[in-house]
Parts: sequence; structure tokens; C-alpha cells
Amino acid sequence: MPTVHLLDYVAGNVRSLVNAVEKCGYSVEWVRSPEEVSRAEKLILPGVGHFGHCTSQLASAGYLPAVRAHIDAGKPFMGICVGLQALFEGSVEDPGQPGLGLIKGSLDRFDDTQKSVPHIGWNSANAAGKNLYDLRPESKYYYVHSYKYPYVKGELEAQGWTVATGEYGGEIFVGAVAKKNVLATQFHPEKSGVAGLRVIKSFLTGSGAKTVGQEVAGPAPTGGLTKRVIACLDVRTNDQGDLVVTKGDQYDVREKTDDRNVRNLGKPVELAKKYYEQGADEVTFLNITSFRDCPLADLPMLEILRRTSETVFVPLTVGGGIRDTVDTDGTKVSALEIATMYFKSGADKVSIGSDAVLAAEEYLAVGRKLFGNTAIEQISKAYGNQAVVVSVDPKRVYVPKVDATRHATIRTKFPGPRGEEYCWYACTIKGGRETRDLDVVELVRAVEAMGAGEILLNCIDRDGTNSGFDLELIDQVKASIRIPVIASSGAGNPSHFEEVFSKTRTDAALGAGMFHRGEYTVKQVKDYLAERGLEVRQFEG
Ligand code: 1PR
Repeated sequence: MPTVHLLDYVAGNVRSLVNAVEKCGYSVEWVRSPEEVSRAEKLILPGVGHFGHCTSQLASAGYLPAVRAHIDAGKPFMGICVGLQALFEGSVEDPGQPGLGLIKGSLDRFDDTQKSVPHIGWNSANAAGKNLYDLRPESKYYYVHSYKYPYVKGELEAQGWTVATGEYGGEIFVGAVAKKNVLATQFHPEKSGVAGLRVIKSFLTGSGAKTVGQEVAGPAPTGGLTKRVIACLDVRTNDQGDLVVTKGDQYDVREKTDDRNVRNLGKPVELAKKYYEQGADEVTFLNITSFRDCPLADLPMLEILRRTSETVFVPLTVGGGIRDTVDTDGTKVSALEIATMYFKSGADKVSIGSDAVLAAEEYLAVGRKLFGNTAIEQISKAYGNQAVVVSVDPKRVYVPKVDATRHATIRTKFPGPRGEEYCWYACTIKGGRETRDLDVVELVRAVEAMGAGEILLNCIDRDGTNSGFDLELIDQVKASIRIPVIASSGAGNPSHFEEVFSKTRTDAALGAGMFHRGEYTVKQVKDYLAERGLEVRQFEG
């Protein structure tokens, strides 16, 4: 098998990249010292986390001259995400830290006054009629970043680069650049389905380098960021000891029959692949009983990720049990170590539930001070805030008056059992088993401050009801924070997705039961959205 070298300069969630390279028929060798760079014929710089962290690690380990020499020698080089950013001179993310300076210019941050930042999701990479390593105007690619190089027509082209752009909330940014032997993408090709695998293949085979910059005929480029549709798999061991996908009604996952068996809706790896092929933009696994278990003994979830990431080339999130813990033999294991195990097995994001609530309570108790010791802070520092999702399990608490509680209330169109016109959303832990004196606004603001990159917003009242998303909850949370929100709980048919995307500012929407029970496919949801003029990504086979 031909080989490609990957620069191993920092711990990262690069399992998916290895899987994607192998899918293209190449094997990966790791470069672990600057001297080894000279042995590499093709070199990939995967970018993880933070610009300053990436470039300072490269500099302090002595990689920069070796990488420059590789590029100057005309050998194939590919940078991904922060690996693209590192080619520039600098970034406002870490102003004192220089980049490789191969491209003149410095990165800035997306403006978050009118839109969510990070920019997460499937967007275009429009090369304006030029060939750029098999990018296609009709395809969508998976981006996740807060910093970008703003596109100014002709500027990079004057330096000899062919440029593909994306547009997000009125800002046009560089999505990919290429010049002869060098390709760099702001998006993650290894997470961009078949469209991304095509780009990796054209780099590996060398066909992209031969044709870069040539004029190509093709369809006109299509719009920007798509509406993300996510399939969620709640996973747990059933009474027979098998790991199954289950689904509850308001978090009760047992059958209503006398035997009260755990509902078994299928096998996690098979279902994830099925949803990927139906066009799911992401797949989320939640280990819903992990609060009882010791996570290190929880090897089946690691195996599920390993096997899923071999065939599913969209982002994978895993949640459940991510917190500091003590293993069965008494060894202390940090949340960061647990997250690292998941990332190494193929997860792209981890989702934190109960531990986030407890951390937020402490943060508020000490007067909103951060000490860098929470799971959210530690994982986002190591892997970037886009890798940390906080899963929220709120429940409505009805009150008669707006000021009947210290919590953030809303006036609801769905009054409570005694006609109460107001409610607030109480956070819960342990899968809804314990309700805390913390409201959802307090929680999401606290975890945003700690460095969470996204909120997975469940709703216990709506879960499994097929009655549609809780739009009032989503509005309240969206109005409180700048990071993206995934609406969850209540989806029963495609019109609920249209409703949540057109009536709220949610960034993504998640469904579970309606897909598991076979009532609708992800494709049907996307077709429905597309027919109503909403931008979606369709699966490329
Ligand atoms: O607290 O960090 O160990 O994480 C535990 C995770 O497990 C949390 O993310 C929590 O949301 C989840 N969880 C715990 N218990 C349950 C349960 O159902 N008994 N599931 C549970 C949460 C909610 C969604 C569901 C949507 C959509 N499930 O994942 O998929 O509500 O469902 P629908 O479309 O069928 O309505 P920690």
C-alpha cells in the first residue's frame, strides 16, 4: 500500500483522518521528529485546536524548517483546518505567535454579533470555475472554526494561489487554497463524506497538483451553510447484556408492557452507517447509563466509535460519563483522559451532561470565576472548543407570575396544569433523575464562558412525544449565547424540522425515535426541507 506521512506534533482527534486516508487506499506513517520529515514523500499537517498551540508546538519541536524544506522541494503537502491557518503569517487568536508565513496575511475572527461562532457545519468551497483538487461547486464540506482568512478578490491569486471560498453570515472566507504541490483546506475533508474523500484522493494520487488552477466547466455554485440534520443514538446495555440503541418517552426507555424491557431499536454501528447513507450530517452517540458505570470498563462505546469511524465520514459525537472519575482499581482518571480515549477511537466531539451542570453551579457559587480545572476548560484547551458539546436535559417548571422565581422565566403559549402562564427550565443530571436549582440560561452562559463550543439542547417534556421541538426553549437559549445550538427532542415528522429551522435561529436539529422506528428517513427530512427552499446537503454516494 502506498504511504502518506502525518505530522504528529500534538495529541489530536486524527483517527478519522487516518481512516479516510486508508479508505483512499493509502497507509499512514507518523512523523514524530523533524528529521523524519525528510523521509516523507507526501506530508499532511492535521490541524487541531488553537492556532498558537499548533504553531508554537511546531516551532518548539523544530518542525518549521523541515516543513518549509519539504514544501520548497516541491513535495506534496496538505494542511487541514488549523493546518491551513498555520500557512499564514499570524492570527488574532494568538497575536504574538507567527505562522509559517508561506501565505501573506493574518487571520481574524468571525463576527458573532449576528450569527453563531464557531462556524460549524456543511458549507461550500467555491473555486470560481477553477480546478482545485477536485472540489465541486455543488458539493458541501464540513467546517468547524472561529477564525478565518477574509477573502479579498485577487489578493491571494496575485501570490499564485488558486482559492476556493465559503460564505457565512455575510463574510466571505478562504475555504481552501492550492498552489502546485501545496493544498490546504479550512474544512475537514476527512469529515466531508464522499466529497471530502475525493479531495484527499486527488492529493494522494497527485492528480490535483497537475490540474490546479485550470479552468473547469461545471454547474453554478450553490448557496452557503446548510441546515444540519443530526441522527442521535441513545445507547445502553439491555437486561440481556447487549449494547443496544434505545429510545425513551420523556427519558423512560422501558417498554410499557409488564416485563418493562429496555426498548431495543437496533445495533449502534449498523444504524449509524444507515443514517450516514441517508445523508445525516452528523451522528451522535449518547451512553445514557454511564453515570452508573465506570467509564474505563465501558469499552463497548470505544469499539462502537472505532468501527463506526471506519465507514462513516461525517462528524461523530459521543456523550455519557465524561467527568473526572476513579477506576475500579482506585486509579484517578480525568475527564480529559476519558475524552482523549474517545477522540483516539474516532470521536470528533465529546458531549458533557451532568458534569457540566455541577461545574456551572460551582462557577456561579464562586462569583463567575474560572480556574481552568473543569472538564470543559481542560478538554477545550487541548482539543479546541469546537470539540466540546454540552448536552442539556432541561425540564419545565411552571410558575404563576414572571417574578415568582429568581430564575429566567418565559411567558408560554402552553400553560401549566393549573393554568400557569410562565415557566422556567430547570437543569437535570443523571439522565433527568435529579433536578437542580439551576436554570438553562445560567447553565448555557456558564459553559460558554468555560469554553464549550456547542449546546445540544434536549427537552425532557418533549422527548419521544413526536409533538415537535420546544420552540420557546430554543428561543430562550439562542437569545442567551453566541455558540451554536442543536435543537433536540420531539421531532416526529419532517415538518417539525422545517418548523424549528424557520421559526427559530437554531443551528442544527436532531431526531432520534422517528428515524429508529423507521417512520421517516433522514433523506425524507432533507428532501422536505429542500422542497421548501431550505439549504441542505444531500448524500453523495
Ligand atoms: O450526564 O454526561 O453522563 O451524559 C448522559 C447523556 O445521556 C446526556 O447527554 C443525556 O442527555 C443522555 N441521557 C441520559 N438518560 C437519557 C434517557 O433518555 N433516559 N437521553 C438520555 C437523552 C435525549 C436525546 C434524544 C432526543 C430526541 N436523550 O438524545 O435523542 O430527545 O429524541 P426524539 O427525537 O425521539 O424525541 P452524562
